[in-house]
Order: sequence, then structure tokens, then C-alpha cells
Amino acid sequence: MANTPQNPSSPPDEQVQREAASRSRRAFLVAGAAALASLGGWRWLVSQPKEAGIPRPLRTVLDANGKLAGEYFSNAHLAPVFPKHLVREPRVNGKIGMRGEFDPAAWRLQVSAYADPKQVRTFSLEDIKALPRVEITTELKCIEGWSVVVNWAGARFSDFADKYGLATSNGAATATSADALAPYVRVTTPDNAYYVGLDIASAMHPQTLLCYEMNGEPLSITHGAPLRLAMPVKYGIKYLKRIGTIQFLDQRPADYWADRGYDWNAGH
Ligand SMILES: Nc1nc2c(c(=O)[nH]1)N[C@H]1C(S)=C(S)[C@@H](COP(=O)(O)O)O[C@H]1N2
Ligand SMILES: [Mo]
Repeated sequence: MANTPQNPSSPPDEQVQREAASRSRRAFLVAGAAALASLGGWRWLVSQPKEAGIPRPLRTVLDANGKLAGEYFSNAHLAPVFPKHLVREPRVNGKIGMRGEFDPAAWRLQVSAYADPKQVRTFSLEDIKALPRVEITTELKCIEGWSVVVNWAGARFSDFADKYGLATSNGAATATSADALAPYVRVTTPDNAYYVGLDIASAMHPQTLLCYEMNGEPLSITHGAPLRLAMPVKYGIKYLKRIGTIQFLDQRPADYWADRGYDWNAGH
């Protein structure tokens, strides 16, 4: 992990300006969404009907065989999926945290679990690939106003967290009560220059993937190899490329674009 941070405080101006311009175009939408957003995420989750003491969506997401997921999540809760023939190659759109030397072969994912935040656990790409492979064809929507249908393949974030007991306060694979789960997740590039904050419900959403393939090919370096996020219920700003670290946290983490004025949730 010998990455040289490349001026993390000075992101590419051009992209900042483009994203900022889209922000003002979208300002009226965001204002309207803010009221909804304040009811969203964790608070929405804990207000859900309980099953065995766990808010039902979480119980569902954490269910090992995944069978309940399709029953509980209606289409309204899932981002729409598309036929595979509609996929296109997305443009490479954002290089923050992706400058400098990088050796994917030497890459390791560094995780701070909720139960043991001081200890850093490392995972290889093989560990991620050993989890059930999930494919999904959804729309990647950028706040700049474009969208493209992309086929993603990888492991469910929830399968990863569940298998290694990363999200629970006692390190168990599955939460036994809602407050045993970390409320937030922080994901960063290896150099920490790009970072996203996620509420646990979005991170554990069944469509949130740790991706290693895009449109049937191994992920390219510019699209985030060896591992990136895809979360179809969010805008592209949350699809962090080149994941270096994942932390499960009590406090709402900072988010690169939220720090620059954009809606922290960035859902759609
Ligand atoms: N590390 C990193 N990840 C990132 C970005 C970035 O600047 N750096 N930009 C985001 C934005 S704004 C978008 S729209 C998507 C675009 O993904 P793509 O480049 O694979 O098309 O990546 C996201 N992930
Ligand atoms: Mo974007």
C-alpha cells in the first residue's frame, strides 16, 4: 500500500466545476428531497416493522439465504434494472484519489470493524470473489445530468459485512437487535483523497455491490480496479472507485461531495 498521496487538497478543478454547476441546476430538487432525506436512512429503517426485534428491512438484508429480500423490497425500494443489451461503456468520470502509483496486485482492502475499530483487518480480492457473485444491470446516474446503463458484477456489501461480522457491535455475523449495528460506513480510496459516507441501510441495501467487473470485463484501473462501489439507489458520486478502506462507525462520516455542498445522502 505504498501510495503517494497526490495533493489530496486540490482536486481536478474541471470536475469540481462541472459537478458544482450540476448542483445548482439540481438545487430545487435537492431542497425538496431534503425533507424526505431527513426521514430517510437509519431513522426510516428503525421505524420499520420489527421481526424478532430487528427492523424488517435489516432482518431481510441480513437474511443469509436472501429469500426474503425479494418479498420485502418492492420495486419502489429497488433501483430499476435494465436488459443487458442496453449497456454502454461509461465515460471515466472522476479521478480523485486515483492519481499516483498503484499496483493492483499488491492491493489489500483495509477494514475497521464496528466491534473492534482499533484493529485493521485486511482482505484480498480473492476474499471478495469467494463471496456469492451478484450481477446487476442498472443506471449509473451522475449529478452532472447524464446516465448510462451499466452491468456490474461483484459481491453484495451486506454479504461481506455479514460473513466477517464487520457491522455488528459484538462481531456476530447477523445483528440480533437494531442497535447492535453500526449506523454508518465510511469508504475511502487508499490515499484517502476521495471518501464517501453511507448510512447503514444504504450500505446493506441488496443492490449495493463491491464490484470487480463492469460490462462483463474485469474492472479497468480507470473505472476503479480492483474494487469499487456500485449503489444503484445513489448518484454516481457514491460509487467510489479504487476502494482502500472501509470503516463501520457511530458518527456520520464526512463525504467528499457533501463537504462541497452536495446532499450527503445523494439518493434518487
Ligand atoms: N475514487 C473516485 N471514485 C469516484 C469518483 C472520483 O472522482 N474518484 N467520481 C465519482 C463520480 S462523480 C462518478 S459519476 C462515478 C463515475 O464512474 P466511472 O468513472 O466508472 O464512469 O465515479 C465516482 N467514483
Ligand atoms: Mo458523477
